[in-house]
Parts: sequence; structure tokens; C-alpha cells
Amino acid sequence: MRLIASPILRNVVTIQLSRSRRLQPKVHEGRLNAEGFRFAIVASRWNEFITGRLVEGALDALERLGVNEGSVSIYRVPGAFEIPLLAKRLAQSRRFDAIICVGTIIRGQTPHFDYIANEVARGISQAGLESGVPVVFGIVTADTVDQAIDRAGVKLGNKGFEAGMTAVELANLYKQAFES
Ligand code: INI
Repeated sequence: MRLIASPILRNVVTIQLSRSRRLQPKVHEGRLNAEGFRFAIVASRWNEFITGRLVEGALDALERLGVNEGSVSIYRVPGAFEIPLLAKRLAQSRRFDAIICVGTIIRGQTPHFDYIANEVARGISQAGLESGVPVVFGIVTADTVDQAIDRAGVKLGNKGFEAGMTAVELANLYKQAFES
């Protein structure tokens, strides 16, 4: 069987190849170096046995990436629903280069799961958009306690660690992009 590329497809390929030869785009990517940056972790107390591991994961990432002693503050709130407002106020205070939000919302524990999870996600996103400071989503949402445990360091990585890494990358990226 002979394969005949359509004229449209041939054009696409030609354009992509010539673009990659001509253009030398300047790529901006944040480095993974936490030295000199300040971070706040906003953590809820619900499901502490899981959220505690997310906090540990975030601290581990910051420490591995060289954060300075005294440059990390942890703020605790009762539930995940309370995270967005505090994250927004901390971001607006300009005392931190990034805010890391961690918490655990489990479907089986509340008929309000969808409301809480949606509002928390929307609020965290809004905190970043309204303050202009990176606010990172490190919230575990899961159907069961077992699933949540898996995302806090057992099987599927640690969402707090992931959020810590993201915060460092974004702190660097924003500094490179807007302060140099
Ligand atoms: N808060 C959580 O962080 N996780 C949950 O799973 C949860 N459940 O299941 O209800 C939860 N509820 C409390 C909520 O976040 C607020 O603290 C509360 O509604 C007071 O505003």
C-alpha cells in the first residue's frame, strides 16, 4: 500500500521544519534553586495524618533545593475551604516569593466534596491571579482515604513535594522574567 501525504499535510511539515531552522527563540524556564527566596506554606488541619505528610513533602523539596534557614513560614487553617483567603492575603503582603497550599479533601467524608474541592481550586487560582504572586495548588482530592494516602508519599508521589518544586521553579521564573 502506498501512502500519499495530502498537500495540506506536506505544507504543515514544511513550515514546521523551516521554522525550527530559522528561529532561535529565547526560552524562559525557572531554575530549581530556592536560595534567597521566601516561601509560605498554607496547610489545613483536616485529615492531618495525610496533610502532615504533604507539609513534610513541601519542606523536603525546599530543603533539597537549598532554601535558606528562616525563609519558610507555615500557616495552619482549620479546613481546605479556609486556604484560599489566607493564601491571597499572604501573597498580597509581598513578604513571599511563592505560596504553597496543601490540604486533603476526601469525597467519602462529606456530601459537600464537590463544592469544597471546586471552591478551593478556584480560590487558589484566584489568589495567584489577583496578587500576581505564584500560588501553588498542592491539594489532594481523593475518593477514599487509601487513595489520598497514596498521593501523600506512598504510591503516586507526594503532592506536597511536587508543589514545593513548582513553587521554587516559579519563584525563579518570575524573578528572571520580571526583575532582570
Ligand atoms: N475540609 C478539608 O480540608 N477536607 C475535607 O475532606 C473536608 N470535609 O470532608 O468536609 C473539609 N471540610 C471542612 C471545610 O474545609 C471547612 O473547614 C468548613 O466547612 C468551615 O468553613
